Amino acid sequence: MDYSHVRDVDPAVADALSGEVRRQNETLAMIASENHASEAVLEAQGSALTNKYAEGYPGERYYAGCEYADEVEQLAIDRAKELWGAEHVNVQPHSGSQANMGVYLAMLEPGDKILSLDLTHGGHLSHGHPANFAGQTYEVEQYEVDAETGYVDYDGLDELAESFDPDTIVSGYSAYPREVEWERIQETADAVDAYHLADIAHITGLVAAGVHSSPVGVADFVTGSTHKTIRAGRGGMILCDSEYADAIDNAVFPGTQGGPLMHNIAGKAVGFKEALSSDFQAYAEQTVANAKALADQLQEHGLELVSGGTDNHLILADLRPSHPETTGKDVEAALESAGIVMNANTVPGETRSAFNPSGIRLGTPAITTRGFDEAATREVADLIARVIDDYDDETVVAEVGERVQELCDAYPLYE
Ligand code: DSN
Repeated sequence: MDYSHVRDVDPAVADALSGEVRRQNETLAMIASENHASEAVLEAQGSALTNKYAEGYPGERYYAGCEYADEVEQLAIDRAKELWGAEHVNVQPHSGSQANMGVYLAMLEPGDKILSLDLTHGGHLSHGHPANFAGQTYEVEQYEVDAETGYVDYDGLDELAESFDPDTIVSGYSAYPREVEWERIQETADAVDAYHLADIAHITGLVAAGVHSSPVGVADFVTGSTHKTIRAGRGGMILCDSEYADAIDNAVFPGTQGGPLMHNIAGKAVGFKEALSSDFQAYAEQTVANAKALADQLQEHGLELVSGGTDNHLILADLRPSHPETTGKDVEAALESAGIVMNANTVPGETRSAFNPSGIRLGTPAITTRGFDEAATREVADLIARVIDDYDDETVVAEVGERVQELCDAYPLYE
């Protein structure tokens, strides 16, 4: 990746692009929603398809010259159907949020009711936060995780569903470390005659590989992003039964988007092909095994994890019991200095602010792509715990940073 053409035109941007490759090579990405796409996916995303307008769908475009756009989009659709077993797939949403917007537009009227998990309990902005279009367009009530167990409070959800009478219940989360009981939530939705939207943005890859149960065939709509655990081109997708195909396609285009980002759809197609391999199955299993190793080892160091562990690719640690004076941002900054990039996160029962919350969220998708196994992940947990204990000690941070560099060199990423 020398970016020689960019460098000829724009050395400043070329320097930044090279800097980003170096940054990814020389740090451990542990933001749970991030991953490292293959060079094949990056090449597809950087292709000449970025130039093409292709409003419409394969075989039914508004502009001429779409033969290759059609081929690429159909490949992405067919592979997605195979990966997730859906009757209908729309691969055009520009992001996971756009995918959710498409479902809302297809099924709801402004003012209709959404019941979703609170953001500080692991939900997502696009599930109805007041700062987001969803919160401003629809009436929103939110369920929570159980304060004691950290698991979704399914009984509380039932009660809220009965009193609030939602039009849609949203499941699937951004900072929830446990397996989601799709059938349980579907029963709740059925009981109040609501749609069920399962947002698997974080766990698309785990669901495709069968290491997390699938909501496809259970929920009415499944949305996801395509660049997190599934490691394909950047963007979103919607999966649904054939009966909703036209409504969903019309809601995405022309409902909420214009021309699809065909270069990203090419990246989705290539990443989906990679995900159909047995290598990907092993990758998804290792991602979860690494998350469990990370959870165990952090607990050995006295960290308290929301729900007491993990079933998926991420952990959420509440710093308050073990380090009451230390905030998530303190840890985030110190770990970044040591070369471990993760994010401060709100935790259930948050007592600080969203800008400086009491928790940290860590994920294993990206380090697993680099080749980390459980032993290497346990060592990373040791390093993280050392920084949390002494986040303001520059010597400790520097020593951890040196070991992180050795690990990055031992598990190389991009050339
Ligand atoms: N920003 C993503 C995450 O980190 O979970 C969700 O959109």
